[in-house]
Amino acid sequence: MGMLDGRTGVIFGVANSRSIAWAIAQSLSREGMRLAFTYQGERLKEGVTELATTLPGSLILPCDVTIDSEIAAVFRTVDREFGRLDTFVHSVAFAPKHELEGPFSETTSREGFKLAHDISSYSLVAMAREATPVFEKNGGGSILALTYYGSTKVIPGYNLMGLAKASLEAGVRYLAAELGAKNIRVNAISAGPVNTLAARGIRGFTTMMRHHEKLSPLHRNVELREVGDAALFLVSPMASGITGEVMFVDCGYNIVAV
Ligand code: NAD
Ligand code: 0WE
Repeated sequence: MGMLDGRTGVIFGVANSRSIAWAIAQSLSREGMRLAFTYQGERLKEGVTELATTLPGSLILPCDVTIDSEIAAVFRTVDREFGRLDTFVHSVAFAPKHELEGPFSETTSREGFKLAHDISSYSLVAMAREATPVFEKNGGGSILALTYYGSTKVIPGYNLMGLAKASLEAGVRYLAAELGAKNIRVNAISAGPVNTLAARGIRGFTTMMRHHEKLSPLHRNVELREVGDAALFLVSPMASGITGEVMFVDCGYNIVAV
């Protein structure tokens, strides 16, 4: 008997087996949740399909989150195929790579800023709007987004993504306040650095992981499984009293000043 037997969810943001979204999918699936996966473009279709088919009954759908009609189509298809929806996970972020490297004021372009906010923050609102009528059919639901400490503290190089994550976290609170009346909960996990595809390309990332490992109270970096299991808690009935929250899953790094 799984804690989430009979429940369903949509996972946005699997790129490969190192993705945080995939770790979350494994935790939710372990407890019985049936999942739909979206992939960003044809480039990622094969890899996502290969992973998704290892989980029974899963659905695989295309979705570029900058396109409203593709987001709407995901929730329409899930409604039709699953007949209910309990959860969706937003594990999507993007900024132009060179804008995550130089000095903030010099490298942040208007176009890069718009794109980063569109993909990394606005998309949560668009997804919530489309998911709400489907959630309502079964009396509520839960939404989870992934964020990072660079939203509130300055992390060298995180730059415009810090602004996008600040916006995403505010979005979590505004959505939680509005959708609480429909028994829809909205939360975020602020994960410590994880060596994913999105992170590996970043200059100095390995050095940052070592720094995090040394300074965090648990003296190590967070494991993908730990982010997955925290996500399981937040979307499950065990967290029925929690909404609008940003929960750190970072081995305690955020509490330490030096
Ligand atoms: P990842 O590269 O595995 O996942 C990022 C995903 O975003 C990819 O699947 C990519 O396809 C998707 N994406 C980008 N643009 C898109 C678009 N236009 N339409 C649809 N999908 C799009 O990397 P990850 O580290 O697993 O990142 C997942 C989330 O976790 C992100 O929100 C990231 O900010 C957050 N996060 C990561 C870390 C870390 O250190 N890796 C720490 C804290 C938070
Ligand atoms: O949110 C992130 C990374 C998001 C991200 C990563 C990339 C790399 C590839 C967004 N856009 C892109 N664009 C690309 O072209 N993290 C929390 C991981 C991360 O990124 C950093 C970090 C950490 C941690 C960047 C600088 C400093 C620290």
